[in-house]
Parts: sequence; C-alpha cells; structure tokens
Amino acid sequence: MAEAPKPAAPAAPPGGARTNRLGLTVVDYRGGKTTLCAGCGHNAISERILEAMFEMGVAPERVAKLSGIGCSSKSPAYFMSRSHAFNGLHGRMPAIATGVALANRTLLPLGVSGDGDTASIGIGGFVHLMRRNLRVVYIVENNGVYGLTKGQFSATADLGSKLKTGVVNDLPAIDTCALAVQLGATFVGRSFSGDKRQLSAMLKAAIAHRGTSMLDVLSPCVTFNDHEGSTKSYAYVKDHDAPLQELSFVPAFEDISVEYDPGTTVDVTMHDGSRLRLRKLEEGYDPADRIRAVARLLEAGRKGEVLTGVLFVDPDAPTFLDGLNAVDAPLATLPEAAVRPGREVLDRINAALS
Ligand SMILES: Cc1ncc(C[n+]2csc(CCOP(=O)(O)OP(=O)(O)O)c2C)c(N)n1
Ligand code: SF4
Ligand SMILES: [Mg+2]
Repeated sequence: MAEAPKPAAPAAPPGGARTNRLGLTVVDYRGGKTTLCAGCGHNAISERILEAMFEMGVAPERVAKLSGIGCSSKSPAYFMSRSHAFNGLHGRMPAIATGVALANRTLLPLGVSGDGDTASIGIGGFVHLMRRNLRVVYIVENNGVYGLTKGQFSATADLGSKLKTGVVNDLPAIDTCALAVQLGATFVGRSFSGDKRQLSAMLKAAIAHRGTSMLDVLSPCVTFNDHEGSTKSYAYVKDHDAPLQELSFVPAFEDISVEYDPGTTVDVTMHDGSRLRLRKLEEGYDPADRIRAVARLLEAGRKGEVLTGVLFVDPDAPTFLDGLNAVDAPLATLPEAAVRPGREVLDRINAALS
C-alpha cells in the first residue's frame, strides 16, 4: 500500500525569522501599539504573554483575551490581534471567562485584570472562579493603585505605604495569592514584570495547566506608584524579592533529557506531559502544600517580603467541566436536535417529577 503523504512542513517566512511549531513567527502574535505610559510594568507583561504563546505554539485563534476596566485591562489590545477578545465591565472578567470556558472548551480563556479590577469591584467573581477550577489563565497586573483613575490606593496596597502626595494607607492589604490558595485554586504564582525569566516560565506552565492558573504579577505604575514609600515600585520589589525557586519549563513537545538532583529540584509534570522544573531556593518549601503556602504568604506580608515563584500547584485536580460531564464540542456548534430534547424526553422528565 502506498505510504500516506506527510503533511508539508510550514513554509519558511521571508527573511528567515524563527518560527514555532505552527510555522508562525512572533509577528503573528503582535497586537496594536500600546497607549500605556512608557515604562509601565503592564507593557512588559504583554511582551511576556505574546512570547509565551508563540513559544508554546498556541494558535492565536484559539485564545480568548478577556478583561475588565483599567490600564491593565486595556493591555490585551496590545498583543495577539488575531485572537478573540472581549473587554467587559469593571470587575466582570471572571464571569465572562467562566462563560467562555463553559461554552467552548476548545478555546483558552486568558483573563487580564488589575488589582483594582480584581480585589475590589471584581472580588465576588474572582473568589468563585478560584474555587471552580475552570481552564482559565488569570493574570492580575498588580501595581497597588487604580492607575487609570489617577493613582488612588487599591485593596492590594500595603498597610503603611505612601501615595506620592504623602497620604498613608491605613488599611491592610488583600493578598490575592493567599486568597486564591485558600479558596482551592490549583495553580497560584507570584512574579514581577521585571523578571523576564521567572515570568516566562510561569506563564508557559499556566498555559499548560488544565484548570485555573492565577498569576499575580507585580507591575509598577511609573506615573502614580513608583516613588519612595511605595511597596509596589521597581526599587522596592527588586530589593525585597524573595524567590522560592528558580523556574524552568519544558513543553510536552520538547525532549527533556537534562538530569536533575531530586534533593534540590522538583519536577512537576503538568497534565499534558510538560514539565515545570523548580530548583528550590528555600529549604523545605513544598508547592503541593496548601496550608504552608498560605502561612508563608502571610509571614512574607508581615515581613514586607515580596514572595515570588510557584506558591501552589496541583496539576491533576478535577476541573469544573469534569464534574459537569459536558460535551467536548463548542455549545454554539451543537445541532438543534442535540439541544432540544423533544416531547418524548420532556414527557419522561415530567413523569419522573410527578
Ligand atoms: C463600575 C465602575 N466603577 C468605577 C470605575 C472607575 N474605574 C476605572 S478603572 C478603575 C480602577 C482600575 O484599577 P486597576 O484595576 O488596578 O487597573 P490599573 O489601571 O491600575 O491597571 C476604576 C475604579 C468604572 N470604570 N466602572
Ligand atoms: S497610569 Fe500607571 S498603570 Fe496606567 S499606563 Fe501609566 S504607568 Fe501604567
Ligand atoms: Mg492597579
């Protein structure tokens, strides 16, 4: 029998630019020109997201970018123009992400939010998304202020930190990571927009995770919160960064051959076979221990440390969709016969209820 023809290799683009496993170049992942301030941490996060999507070989058309309101929530316009996008109301991104994940499981919902959008007006939606474990990558671009409305304290601002005007924050901060871990989230990490290596590895692992990944990324607001007295400035985060691990990520489609020392390094095998490699920097920290993660975050908060790294991960936890026993096909593609049960089925249901 004649051998089936092999699929043609993707054509090399003019100029020999690097292509990913889909044959796309990084240009295929670009978005509109940013309108955020030069030096804003959110711009660096957008760059890391598009690079991670490119390197993971995620088709832009398979991603749904979702956001609320804020400078952070504007940023999905500045990467991956070929993806689906929905810029919703302030704080409503988790509800939209839930709808997308339920209605079409072939899409990857990517939520981009701010600390104001998540920890104040959107906190109700946030807490319920964290306990459901739907496949959503949820990024909080955390600058401790409402950047878009000119720099008021947000609920993640630390007690005692100062605005540029000298006003002191007299309320305790909400730690979105501690909250997410306590609520049952299955992948929780904290990073810094200025830490290219750590953030890239964390984003790739989040993309590979089959449940909800919540990444709180310190993302300084250069216009309203980058001064002395702020605990979300570039200088403060650099000086107080306490990384738990050195991260690297090997996607399932690449060969992992490098040996590691199990005494100092942990390999977390993600559901798709990818490996998240954590070289421990803190003796005894176990990212599978939920109680320890919350305790360590509270301790860091008290000491003024910015604890970064993978705080908690459970790659195999059941998702909300597993429990629903839902169909694989996107709901919008189901034929009428599949979505309208018909008189006979309804009669049977009614009879069972009488
Ligand atoms: C219902 C509603 N309330 C208030 C506002 C005003 N508002 C716009 S953005 C924002 C906060 C944004 O802060 P954050 O989510 O931290 O984003 P950042 O701009 O800092 O990135 C607020 C309060 C609004 N747009 N809608
Ligand atoms: S105001 Fe702050 S958060 Fe908004 S774009 Fe400028 S630097 Fe970024
Ligand atoms: Mg903010």
